Amino acid sequence: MKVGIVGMPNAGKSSLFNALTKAGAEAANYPFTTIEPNIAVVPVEDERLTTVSKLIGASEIVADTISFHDIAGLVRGASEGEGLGNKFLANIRETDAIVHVVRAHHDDGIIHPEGSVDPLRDIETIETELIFADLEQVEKRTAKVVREARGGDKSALAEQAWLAQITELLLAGKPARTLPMPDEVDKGQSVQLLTAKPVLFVANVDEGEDGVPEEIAAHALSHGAGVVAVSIRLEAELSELEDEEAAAMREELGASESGLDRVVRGAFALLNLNAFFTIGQGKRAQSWHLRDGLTAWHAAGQIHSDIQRGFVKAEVIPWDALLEAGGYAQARDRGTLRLEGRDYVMQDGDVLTVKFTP
Ligand SMILES: Nc1nc2c(ncn2[C@@H]2O[C@H](COP(=O)(O)OP(=O)(O)O)[C@@H](O)[C@H]2O)c(=O)[nH]1
Ligand SMILES: [Mg+2]
Repeated sequence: MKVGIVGMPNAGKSSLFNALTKAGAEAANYPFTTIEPNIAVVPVEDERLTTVSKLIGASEIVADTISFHDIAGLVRGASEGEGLGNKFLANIRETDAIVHVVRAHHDDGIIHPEGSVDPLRDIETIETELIFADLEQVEKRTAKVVREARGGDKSALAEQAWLAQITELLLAGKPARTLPMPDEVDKGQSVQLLTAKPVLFVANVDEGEDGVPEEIAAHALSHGAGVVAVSIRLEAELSELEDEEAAAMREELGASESGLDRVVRGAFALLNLNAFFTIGQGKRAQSWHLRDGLTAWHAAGQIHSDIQRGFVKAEVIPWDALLEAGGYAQARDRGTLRLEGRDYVMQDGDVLTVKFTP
């Protein structure tokens, strides 16, 4: 799961990224690797996994991760190649979701590229660039699909109609997010629109401020996006401290929860993912995530392609039922540990053991 961090220059992207990187690097039990200097890998902690792993006696706990990509260089005119424009737009295209950092703090010491603090103007500047980039893609794709549609191809006809609606939306300055691609359209062949990706706005607010500024909240709501308020400077400073020190400081400031946790959870919530766990005695316990509606067979594929290939059956139990039973053997006796086939639709919080032939 990849998230791209975008926003105006000086909005606070790199500061947020650095704070996330420190959090990731310090998290226990996570084999942290620097893939690239602009990619931060952050574990998604899940208390359910911790609780059940202790019960079963797992040897170690490995949380699933989310990677944040610091995507710089998105400025007015990026879609026309201004700055390093198109290269950065290509980087965003590869992500599953977008975190859009918006400057809402009023520190005069930090230069604003447009000369004043105006969150809505900044949001619109960035969104306009994304919309222009999408329009270009849609135009190219339409030219191609029109030819295929002439032959009466059903999928091409559906796509042509959809592209026409998308064009209208984009020209009206609206994101493509609200108009999903119809099922008949070949997803692999069609466009990957930037404005169709889920967005989490991070309002970078003044220290001590914890509400989302009203205009940003309203914009997020009307654009089908999520929003959180974070003082990125504060988070950057706290990330330099030891855990206990940071927690004490947070308490003093009246902030119950880490702003970084809010960002990680907010980004995660955008994607309609279900968690599932693999837990064995004396083995490594792990959390995984799967799009809502996918099956035990897909889950097996996440764990390992060999396990998916040799899939025989799955043993499944909700995490809390396993906890209540007190272990696998007791759950089997009670009948709460079920045998399922490959088409079983995974539920959030399932504990899964795949039986497979190697
Ligand atoms: N006062 C204040 N300054 C911030 C905050 N977040 C970032 N900055 C400062 O703003 C400047 C630009 O931040 P940076 O993260 O590099 O922005 P980027 O261009 O979006 O990557 C740096 O000097 C940061 O220290 C904040 O929440 N409050
Ligand atoms: Mg930066």
